[in-house]
Amino acid sequence: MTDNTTPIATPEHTVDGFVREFLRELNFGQGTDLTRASVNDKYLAMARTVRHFLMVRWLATLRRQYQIQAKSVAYLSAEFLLGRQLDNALLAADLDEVVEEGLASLGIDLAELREAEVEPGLGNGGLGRLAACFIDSLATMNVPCIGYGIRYEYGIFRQTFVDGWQVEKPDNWLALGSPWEFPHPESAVTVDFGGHTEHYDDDGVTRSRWVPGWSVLGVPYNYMVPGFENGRVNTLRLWSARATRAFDLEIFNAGDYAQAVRAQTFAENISKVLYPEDSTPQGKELRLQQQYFFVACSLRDFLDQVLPSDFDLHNLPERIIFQLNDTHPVIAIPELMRILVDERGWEWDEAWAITQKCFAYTCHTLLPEALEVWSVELLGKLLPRHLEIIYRINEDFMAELREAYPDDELRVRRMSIIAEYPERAVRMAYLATVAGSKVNGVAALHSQLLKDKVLHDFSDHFPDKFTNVTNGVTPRRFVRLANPGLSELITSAIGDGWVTDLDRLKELEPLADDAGFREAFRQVKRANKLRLVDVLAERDGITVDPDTMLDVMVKRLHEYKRQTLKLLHVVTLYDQVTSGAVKIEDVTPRTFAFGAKAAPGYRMAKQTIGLINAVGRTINTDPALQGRLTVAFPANYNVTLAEKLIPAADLSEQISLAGKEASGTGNMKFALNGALTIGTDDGANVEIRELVGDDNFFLFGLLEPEVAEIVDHGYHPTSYYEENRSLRHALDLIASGAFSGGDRATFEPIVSNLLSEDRFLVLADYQAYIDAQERVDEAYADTEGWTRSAVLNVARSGFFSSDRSMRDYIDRIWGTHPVLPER
Ligand code: HBZ
Repeated sequence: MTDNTTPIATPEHTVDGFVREFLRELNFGQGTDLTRASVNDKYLAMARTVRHFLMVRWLATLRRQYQIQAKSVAYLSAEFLLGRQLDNALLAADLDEVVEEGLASLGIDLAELREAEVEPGLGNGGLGRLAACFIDSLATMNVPCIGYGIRYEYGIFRQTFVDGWQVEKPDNWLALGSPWEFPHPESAVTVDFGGHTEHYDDDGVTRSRWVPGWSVLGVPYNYMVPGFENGRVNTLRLWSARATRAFDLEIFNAGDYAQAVRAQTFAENISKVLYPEDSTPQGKELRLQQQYFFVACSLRDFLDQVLPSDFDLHNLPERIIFQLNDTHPVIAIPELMRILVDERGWEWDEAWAITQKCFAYTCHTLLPEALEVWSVELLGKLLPRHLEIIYRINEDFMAELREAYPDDELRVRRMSIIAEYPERAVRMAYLATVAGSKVNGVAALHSQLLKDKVLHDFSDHFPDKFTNVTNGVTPRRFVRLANPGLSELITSAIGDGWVTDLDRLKELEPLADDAGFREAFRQVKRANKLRLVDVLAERDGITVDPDTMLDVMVKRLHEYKRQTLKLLHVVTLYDQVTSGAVKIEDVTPRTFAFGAKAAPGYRMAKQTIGLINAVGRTINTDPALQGRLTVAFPANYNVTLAEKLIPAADLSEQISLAGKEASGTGNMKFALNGALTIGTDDGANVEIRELVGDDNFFLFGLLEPEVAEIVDHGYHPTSYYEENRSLRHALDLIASGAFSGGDRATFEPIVSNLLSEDRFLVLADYQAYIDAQERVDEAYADTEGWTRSAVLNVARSGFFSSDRSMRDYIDRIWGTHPVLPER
């Protein structure tokens, strides 16, 4: 007899052990054999085999958590931009060599199978990738965490270019199988929507109840989140929507088969597709359905499945903290109130006291248009009881404010969770701030601006709620895996402890002055460039010269990030050379690499993509430039491409208008991989520059208070145009149709927008940017000096590990503790 807690055995951690298990999976899992297996068969069998090696750790982690009931983090996020899973799993299980050798012994090339993995693109950009870095760090640091999100059937769209214009294609990432997930349809939970509320008498007390109109099922899919070589595997639980049995039975009984099938589709639509808007929420009903869907599933799951059945919810704050990744999951707040008050029969105040301790909110923006609001009309239709609860929260809050500020009704109204204009709507950031125990920004400057501007009244009223946690990135994926050459070099110099203690990169500092080390460092960079050259040739048919400076701007396409400013630099160089003002021999050979997706409905962003490609086409084919200036714009920038591009970069472009980029995380990845940054005083650039030192960072542009002052006094972009000859030439060149076959209309919207509105002060920062780029050229000409700076960037960027971010969350917000594995 085995008792059910006896762990199953992990396959032997040897080449033979792996091969046996792999062949079993190929035969019994894929139903094929080596002679007939496709690459996808082999990839799937290998992925499942690797999973087996982590399984004992996962089950042990779950068992231990059940035994000791330590306080956990529930990271609620509508997006987890995971990237490929295979290499990370191999690294965590220390299996890469075993697998490579084992496959080779069967005549299979691991590299080929790697390329068969389709990355799950379940996020738009920084916010979703941050969530993925955080859960990696928590697992590595032995902190109990469960990630909750949505299993979108279609992730972020696949970007293609047709004549240089973006065309979106559906991302059918599940089509060839998804070996990393564990579906649990038997554990589906029900989520209600619509209907109305009723009031009833409960022993003399009037209570509310929700009579929903329809419901769907949430099916959990579990994913392993392995810590780095530490025996821990946390869980990511993503929800997929299905029709309830009642839903179709009812319609079946009415005899309408076709209608029943349509009902199925209606329910499944909820988790069908990731919304590709990254900073202008559209206020669409389906989006609100998604938000409530995953949050309701997650709370239900945590309260009814994860917690022991006899758990007293009065102790909930000792057991969980729900971290709200932006406002997308904020509807969880009224949902917990509803569960406690309506379902469990608690008094309002009692429920409110507990709820307030269970949530903390992270804000990721400063753009007013990115602050999510939901119209009362829509909320009332979809979630009538939640709307009532929000009104009640607001009533109590308004009363508290009127007591605190009896003579300041204006302030009280400003702080209302319910906005009145342009329509009556719920401000989700305000709700999160009122209800949450903490509110944090994602970089020092951002958190300060939140307090001073966006949430100023609230920071006045709740000064202790506000805190900062500067973002970070996981060194496992973005250094150890993405940059094996640099990793080996670092390890040979200081040992391998840096992978889980990134501050130790400081020990590299003295080596910046060691000529031998610098030479080795340059060789790594060159090898990474050669690797990228191959990737771009194969993936995109793009030719890149590895002997040029690689100048990279990769991030979502947004006006505030100012891809057009980068482009004006490129056009200026082109203009200088083609007009004869500058000799081509005097231009530093550069490859300008861009990567950016535009939200499908964002016209100006899509225009900018068209312009980058148009300028690229002109420059790349102009013999006058002798291939010394090249634009490389691979389509469909994603995590997989980032892992190849970033390690190869020389120069990192972080040029948002000061006060607009909350943090940035790409900026950290570049610095850690030894690129120098040209950047504004914005987001985490501020902290990067402080740490790496002014001499190793190219700062330019207006500071945030200067921006505020210019805007307050009325900004006139035309004056910059009129007073700056090279700026005028660059804009005139674009307007003349030089990049659009003589057609002046094509890019007219971009030019006229810059000249009339220029909301993000591109023209105001133009000259400073051009000057900074000249400093870049000078610095780059001094190879030894440049390498020294690059090494210092690596050595001084340990702070930007997401492990450090997690320590900050733990100390400032969560109060959780690591749980070491059972011995
Ligand atoms: O979050 C980004 C910030 O712009 C960036 O500065 C920061 O580093 C990063 C992590 O904190 N914000 C986003 O990526 N936002 C979104 O992707 C988004 C997605 C859906 C929305 C709104 C925003 O409805």
